[in-house]
Amino acid sequence: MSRIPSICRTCLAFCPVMVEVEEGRAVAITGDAEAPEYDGYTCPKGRAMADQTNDPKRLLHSRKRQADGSHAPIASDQAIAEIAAKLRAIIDRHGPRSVGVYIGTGTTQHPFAVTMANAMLQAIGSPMFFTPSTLDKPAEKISMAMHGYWMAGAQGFEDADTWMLIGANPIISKSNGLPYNNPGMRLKEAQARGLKLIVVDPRVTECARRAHVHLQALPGEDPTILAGIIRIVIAERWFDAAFVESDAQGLQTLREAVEPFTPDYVAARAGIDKQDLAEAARTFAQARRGMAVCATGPAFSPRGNLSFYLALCLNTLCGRWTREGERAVFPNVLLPPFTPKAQALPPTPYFGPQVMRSKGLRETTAGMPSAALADEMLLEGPGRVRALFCLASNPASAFPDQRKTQRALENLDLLVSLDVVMSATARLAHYVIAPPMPLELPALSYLPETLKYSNATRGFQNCWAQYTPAAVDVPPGSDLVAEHAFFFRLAQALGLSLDWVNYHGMGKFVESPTERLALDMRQVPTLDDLYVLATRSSRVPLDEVKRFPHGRRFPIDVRVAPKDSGWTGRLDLANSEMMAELAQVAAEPYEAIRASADFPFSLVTRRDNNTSNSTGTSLPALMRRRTYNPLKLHPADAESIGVTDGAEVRIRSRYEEARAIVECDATLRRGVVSLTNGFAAKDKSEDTDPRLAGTNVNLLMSVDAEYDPITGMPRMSALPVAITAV
Ligand SMILES: Nc1nc2c(c(=O)[nH]1)N[C@H]1C(S)=C(S)[C@@H](COP(=O)(O)OP(=O)(O)OC[C@H]3O[C@@H](n4cnc5c(=O)[nH]c(N)nc54)[C@H](O)[C@@H]3O)O[C@H]1N2
Ligand SMILES: Nc1nc2c(c(=O)[nH]1)N[C@H]1C(S)=C(S)[C@@H](COP(=O)(O)OP(=O)(O)OC[C@H]3O[C@@H](n4cnc5c(=O)[nH]c(N)nc54)[C@H](O)[C@@H]3O)O[C@H]1N2
Ligand code: SF4
Ligand SMILES: [Mo]
Repeated sequence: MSRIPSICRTCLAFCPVMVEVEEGRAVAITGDAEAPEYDGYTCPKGRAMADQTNDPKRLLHSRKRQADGSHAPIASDQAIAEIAAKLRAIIDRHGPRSVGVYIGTGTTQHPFAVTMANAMLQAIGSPMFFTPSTLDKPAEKISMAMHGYWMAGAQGFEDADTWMLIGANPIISKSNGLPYNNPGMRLKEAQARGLKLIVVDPRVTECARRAHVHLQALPGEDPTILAGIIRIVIAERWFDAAFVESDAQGLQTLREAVEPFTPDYVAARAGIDKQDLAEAARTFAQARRGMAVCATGPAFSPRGNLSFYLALCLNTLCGRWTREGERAVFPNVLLPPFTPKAQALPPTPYFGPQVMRSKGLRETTAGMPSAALADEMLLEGPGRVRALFCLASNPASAFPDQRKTQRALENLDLLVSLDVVMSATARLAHYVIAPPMPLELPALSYLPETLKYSNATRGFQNCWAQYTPAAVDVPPGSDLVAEHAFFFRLAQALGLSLDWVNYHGMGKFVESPTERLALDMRQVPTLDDLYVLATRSSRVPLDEVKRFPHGRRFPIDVRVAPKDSGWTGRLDLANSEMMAELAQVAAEPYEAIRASADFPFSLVTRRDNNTSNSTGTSLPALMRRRTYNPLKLHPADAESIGVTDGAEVRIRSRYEEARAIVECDATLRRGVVSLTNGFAAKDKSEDTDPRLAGTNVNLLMSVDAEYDPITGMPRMSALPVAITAV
């Protein structure tokens, strides 16, 4: 037996792991005690990687759909040849726009497959590239475009004395909010040094339990709460007047816009105590350093852009950006060197050139609106998407409005799913391509570094980097195609030439020149070849990173340079669309909207520690004896509808119904119920027993009834529902 270092890439934390290998096969996974930054941390998903790799349900051969709907094995060469021929016919007949790609969360493990898929689409000439970012937190990029971007980046967690998490639970999700390397431990250390945490969440989450102030507010009220906090901060003059004077604009307009959000109004509307609101405002603004961070809670609720925008305004008011002479928090290791400057890149347009055929929705700085993709597959006429490649994604489960999504996927002439199991989407696909799994591939901590281009508070804050070679062999007798190689080989078969693009920037702020390199189309590149391409201008050479098999925190100390002379860019505190939306919030009769006797509960989603969206939901090692995702609700609410643990209930939204199994959970606010996403995307959900398969939360959503006018994202949280015993 040998012990080999690798990296878990199931989520964005990229935890270093040790793989116990016997005869080329993984038998157990532990944390890597020699990886200094992570203290040996792993979560159940990481430790299940051996089971996942050896799972008997794992695909070892590609499959082709048969006339009766079943799937039979097909040689990968044959599959690629057939797909290329079908694709050529579709493009010739219907044009490049009829070909789309939708990448999913499984690409955290294969980020360079995303670059390759994009390169293929570009070579075809299709703009139809979709990601889950537009169903997740599109507001983060849109709000940055509206507010402007601080070119030296945000203040870091390591020396912060306050931190505010708004609808984020990074101890479990390792998404944005806390450092990725063992967030629970990093929070504990910070609190030992005096950091005060503020959490806004309708649940007493793992983070909320440790908060100095927890505003256990009604979901969907983040704009109200943030406007209320900003009103207090301005009224008490707790803001950084010098910073606002020199680097921001719009204070007076913002001051007037938040005027209606008095503590009494906010407390009554959001269902919180006004003393707690005042304490949250005081704690945040009177601290010296620390950021306010929004995540999926406010992003899924109505007015996500406004919540994210107001959080940025709060950060700017309090001057929470790194200043001249300070250590830059995101100085890059595998990304190219750059000089952070203490200056504001002013707001940029947030709409891109592409217009959807669905509802006039448009491309934004967050990408093409995935909420429009079902319509793009359904609406007849020129430009309909007829061929879709699902790369490590599962839209049949993940897209809001499950029935419409199902119809749309069934309407395709060609659906190809690249997946490790027969996911709900794979079951609908004409071809399923079986790839190697992460332990069978070299790993590089590149992706988490690039996340800083998504949002001011994402990405590695420490100069951590790690490379590990493949830890295990691919299973004997398997016929696997790496995701990047699939798109490359398809391009070869179509006679296309691909360009490799390294892009390092956020919006219009590009840290170093975009690198575009023509790939040699004669030879399929290995993943290691792509790592070399991606890091050809890195601050630390890849070979240097490779010298540290357990990873290293590189001693990089980059200081923020002064503002360029004559620079006039300012951060905007009063974007006109956001101010108009805030005025709508103040004007709406919220009591009438809320007190709906027909739909008395508010449904939210949340992340589960053992699964990652739909990944892991069919793995016994992670599901243990569970087979479903329970509907969690407060015990007193359960009593009010006459049910107890294990009872079956009917959940009804304005659009659809679903059945679920109850689990009482006193950490929820009364009136709020919660489900995890990623479950039960069976072909016929109405026939599915929730006790066996769980509940698909996306049955209850509609992409057509209530959606954000900018992003098209439907209401996915704070969804009014009724619950009745079955
Ligand atoms: N109502 C509601 N809807 C939601 C959400 C919600 O909370 N509520 N969440 C939203 C969010 S935040 C997101 S990001 C999206 C997620 O949307 P998707 O990314 O489309 O959905 P996932 O379930 O994460 O799909 C990941 C797929 O990758 C596969 N996979 C895992 N590992 C590998 C691998 O190594 N290689 C390959 N090729 N495939 C692999 C898995 O088997 C799975 O089928 O869903 C969104 N939809
Ligand atoms: N273990 C695990 N980790 C994951 C994933 C997973 O499925 N499992 N998924 C990954 C993905 S794709 C993503 S996008 C990230 C998401 O990462 P996060 O955004 O941190 O997601 P959650 O942990 O669900 O935290 C969101 C919180 O918002 C609260 N909430 C719901 N509605 C509202 C609201 O209107 N306002 C406020 N203030 N709070 C609200 C919920 O109760 C929940 O606690 O996690 C990633 N990491
Ligand atoms: S937190 Fe868990 S899933 Fe995420 S990288 Fe670490 S071990 Fe993997
Ligand atoms: Mo996500």
